[in-house]
Amino acid sequence: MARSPWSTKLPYLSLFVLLLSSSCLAAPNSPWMREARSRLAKSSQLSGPLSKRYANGSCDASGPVDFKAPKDNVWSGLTDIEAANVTRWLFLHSGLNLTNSSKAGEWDNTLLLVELNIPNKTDVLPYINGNASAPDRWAHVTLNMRATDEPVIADILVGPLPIDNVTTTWVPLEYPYTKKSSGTIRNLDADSDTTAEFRCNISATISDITLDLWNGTALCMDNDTLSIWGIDPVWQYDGKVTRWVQYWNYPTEELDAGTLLPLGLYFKTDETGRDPANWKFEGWYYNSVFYETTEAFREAYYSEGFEKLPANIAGDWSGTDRQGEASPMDGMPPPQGVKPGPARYSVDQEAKYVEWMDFSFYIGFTRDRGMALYDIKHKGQRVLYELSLQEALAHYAGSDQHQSGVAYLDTFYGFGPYAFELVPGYDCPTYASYMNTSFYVDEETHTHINSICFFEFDADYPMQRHSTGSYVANTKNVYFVVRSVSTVGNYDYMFSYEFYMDGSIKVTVRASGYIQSAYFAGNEDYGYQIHDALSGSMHDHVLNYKADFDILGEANTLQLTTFVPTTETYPWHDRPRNTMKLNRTLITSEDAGQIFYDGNGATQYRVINTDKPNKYGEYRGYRILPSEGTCHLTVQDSNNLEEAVHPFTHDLYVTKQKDTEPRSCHPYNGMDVYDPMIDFSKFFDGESVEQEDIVVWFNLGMHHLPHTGDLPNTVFTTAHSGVQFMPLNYYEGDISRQTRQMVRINYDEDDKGGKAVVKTFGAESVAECSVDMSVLSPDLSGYVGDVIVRKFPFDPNEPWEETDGCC
Ligand SMILES: *[C@@H]1O[C@H](CO)[C@@H](O)[C@H](O)[C@H]1NC(C)=O
Ligand SMILES: *[C@@H]1O[C@H](CO)[C@@H](O)[C@H](O)[C@H]1NC(C)=O
Ligand SMILES: *[C@@H]1O[C@H](CO)[C@@H](O)[C@H](O)[C@H]1NC(C)=O
Ligand SMILES: *[C@@H]1O[C@H](CO)[C@@H](O)[C@H](O)[C@H]1NC(C)=O
Ligand SMILES: *[C@@H]1O[C@H](CO)[C@@H](O)[C@H](O)[C@H]1NC(C)=O
Ligand SMILES: *[C@@H]1O[C@H](CO)[C@@H](O)[C@H](O)[C@H]1NC(C)=O
Ligand SMILES: *[C@@H]1O[C@H](CO)[C@@H](O)[C@H](O)[C@H]1NC(C)=O
Ligand SMILES: *[C@@H]1O[C@H](CO)[C@@H](O)[C@H](O)[C@H]1NC(C)=O
Ligand SMILES: *[C@@H]1O[C@H](CO)[C@@H](O)[C@H](O)[C@H]1NC(C)=O
Ligand SMILES: *[C@@H]1O[C@H](CO)[C@@H](O)[C@H](O)[C@H]1NC(C)=O
Ligand SMILES: *[C@@H]1O[C@H](CO)[C@@H](O)[C@H](O)[C@H]1NC(C)=O
Ligand SMILES: *[C@@H]1O[C@H](CO)[C@@H](O)[C@H](O)[C@H]1NC(C)=O
Ligand SMILES: [Cu+2]
Repeated sequence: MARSPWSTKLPYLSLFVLLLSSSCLAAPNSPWMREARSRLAKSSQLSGPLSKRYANGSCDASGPVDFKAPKDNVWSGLTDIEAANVTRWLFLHSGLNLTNSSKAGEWDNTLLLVELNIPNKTDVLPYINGNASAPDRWAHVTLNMRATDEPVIADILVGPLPIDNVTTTWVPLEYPYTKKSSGTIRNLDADSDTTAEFRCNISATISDITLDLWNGTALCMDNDTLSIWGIDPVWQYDGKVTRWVQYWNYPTEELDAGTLLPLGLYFKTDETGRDPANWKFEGWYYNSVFYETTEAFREAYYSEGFEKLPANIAGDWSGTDRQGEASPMDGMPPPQGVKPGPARYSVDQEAKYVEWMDFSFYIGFTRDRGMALYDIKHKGQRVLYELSLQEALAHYAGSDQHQSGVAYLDTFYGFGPYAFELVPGYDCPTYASYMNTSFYVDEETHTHINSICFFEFDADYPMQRHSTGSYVANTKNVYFVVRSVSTVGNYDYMFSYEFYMDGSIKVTVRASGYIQSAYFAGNEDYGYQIHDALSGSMHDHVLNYKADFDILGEANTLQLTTFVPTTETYPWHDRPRNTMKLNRTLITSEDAGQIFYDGNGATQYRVINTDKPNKYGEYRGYRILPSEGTCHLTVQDSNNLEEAVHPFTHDLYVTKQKDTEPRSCHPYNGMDVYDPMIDFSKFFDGESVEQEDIVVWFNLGMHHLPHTGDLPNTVFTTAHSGVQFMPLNYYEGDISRQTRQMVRINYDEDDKGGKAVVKTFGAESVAECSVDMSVLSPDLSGYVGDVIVRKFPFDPNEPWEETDGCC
């Protein structure tokens, strides 16, 4: 493979890293040490002096100090014991007639999910703000109720925890949903094994044609070399369940190129109801011709002049391993960051609580939505109660039924189960620290080790500088990142939350992995042709987020400040002047709460507290700045999503915070698109959002038009979207002036003696210490899949059952 010696593991090197002079090392009684102690004193014990160097000369690059969160994390998951107790109770005492998942068939009731029910904000605030005790813990349980002709997915609450024989109950979970159906939504996927067999039976009727076209068959057999899959969600017109599927080639090598290999033959089925005798085959589609019957298709196929279209076949073009001419010097080691001292942040692993500089927050993690941040404070003052992903939509379009019919709502698959272990040195710097995540599946808890990372990063640009004829002032831009990656099928979404010294917070999502491509026939208006028989299928990614701001308390208002062109007359001039000025408006009602960003970026969107003006009478607040390209859905009134589309139609939304509206989306919304579990449009019912506890919902996303550069994979460098929240008139000045990581260099002083005078501000600088370079090449053979804890039966002394690759 690669010839460069650098491409193998780096040899152990010991290098002396010269840090700044040791002369101004902070003494233990220096003012900044007292400041550090007092800031953390409320919530942690800082152990010992901040030594940066061991006696043997090695840098002390130890991880975060042992540390205790100020409060319990009420958003963290269930413990293993809690989940096991809930599971056992449900099997033995609930009367729900559950069957062990590993033994269940399509007509058995099973447990899909046992996790913490995120408590109501109303119940949490007295706890995190004051002396109240933590709210009761309840388990949120999702059931697959299939032992019936009318299968449903049912959300229930079980509790309060801990489970006991006397007080434990279960109730339908209905309050967070706009659909009032006792927490149930129909399950159109109850017979997934039988419908797959049904489709393979249809496929068998044209095995001769698939063998002739592609030398393959899709028969639900081990020797299959083709697969058939299609639209999601299924069409739900007129009470029918209609499915379109397409043939796809299997990748011929171990790399996962399946979504690049469409074959352009489609068929349609009616899969309404649970009785296979009522399911129908409804036609073939090939090369822009629809054939209502197999006979018609077969007759056409074997007739003179029938055009057989080429196949998409995996090859080097679809593999991600290195290929092509390497660039000069590319094999040599690139620069890498090292951490020459102990971590400058603290993590309570048990409480999933983090403090970095003046920021602090708790982390929650759910099966549906993955990582979420709660109670984000800056300088001890809450800025956001919650900041979390709600749903990720990928809405396609095309002249064929498959592309036209696809609008993935990815929480159906879940961001939690696919948040895999991160790769040190690639996903996060080698010096990052990590947190495990867990999720429930089939009476087991799976743990993905090291699936959230934290690290500080010194940006490639300073956050401030200024030069004059005599000095230059310059401030480092050191920021803090929390990151997870979820690989939902073909796509890899990288979610980052970044915290900056100016008090700003950045939310980004990046996309890599394989595109879902289209067969090229007839799709010229829906994408570029990117390979022999391949279209790069246009689609919109729209990721809906919740940002529950609490600016100096819960009573907040969304303000719009717009640059508007105007013609003004001033007393100092005898004719009007064309100029511009500001228009400040407040969003006072939910009726005005669905917002498109101003096309020219002339409007600033800001959450303010009008009861808390600063000393100039301006309102303190945080601005929402779409900074990396965001989007909303292009398609109007999507037929794929119908009433499930509403969280994706605008850029920004503001609603009144309600315990009954904690989320914008439900993972099973696609099961009933005309009457989804959560119809977000119903949140907008005219309530006041002026000095109320308000929630901002915003969309990140990309209008993705894949091109040849998306082969084999889309790249994070260009597929990204982000928003920043920045203090605006919130502090009296730029809060980043407080950092010690700055310098002023006076280079034009009379008595300088030929040397510039360097003014530092107390950034701790240490003498030389040696960095063990092997930390830059971690042993990646330690990478593991997930660790599984069986919940039923549960043996706390023997919790680990097995380790396998996935979920
Ligand atoms: C130096 O000492 C530290 C602390 O005892 C130890 O962790 C480290 O491995 C040592 N480094 C070397 C190169 O021996
Ligand atoms: C459920 O099935 C698994 C796998 O067959 C088995 O290990 C476990 O003991 C079963 N649980 C119960 C309670 O029967
Ligand atoms: C319990 O479920 C089984 C299938 O797992 C079904 O055959 C049976 O009728 C159900 N019993 C009750 C009381 O609903
Ligand atoms: C918490 O309790 C202490 C002592 O009982 C009391 O002084 C304080 O006012 C209480 N704080 C709140 C926010 O209720
Ligand atoms: C789990 O159940 C056992 C047995 O009922 C009980 O003793 C224990 O307190 C429970 N623990 C938790 C955390 O629910
Ligand atoms: C719960 O009840 C069952 C019988 O219904 C009994 O065997 C068990 O000991 C009880 N558990 C507790 C913790 O009371
Ligand atoms: C598939 O075909 C087999 C063999 O003809 C038949 O036994 C089975 O019922 C069919 N399955 C479905 C779901 O139609
Ligand atoms: C067709 O596929 C079979 C096995 O799947 C393989 O042995 C054979 O070589 C293939 N024929 C052609 C012409 O590719
Ligand atoms: C797979 O096996 C079935 C049954 O033996 C056969 O009909 C079919 O042609 C085979 N498919 C391929 C691709 O060889
Ligand atoms: C992460 O999970 C692994 C495996 O269960 C465990 O050994 C490790 O201690 C966990 N890490 C933390 C920080 O809890
Ligand atoms: C200011 O903005 C509001 C809301 O967008 C609008 O109704 C009003 O016409 C604007 N005023 C001016 C002077 O542009
Ligand atoms: C949360 O608030 C809703 C609305 O007030 C209420 O119906 C529900 O019972 C509360 N949930 C819990 C777990 O207390
Ligand atoms: Cu895409």
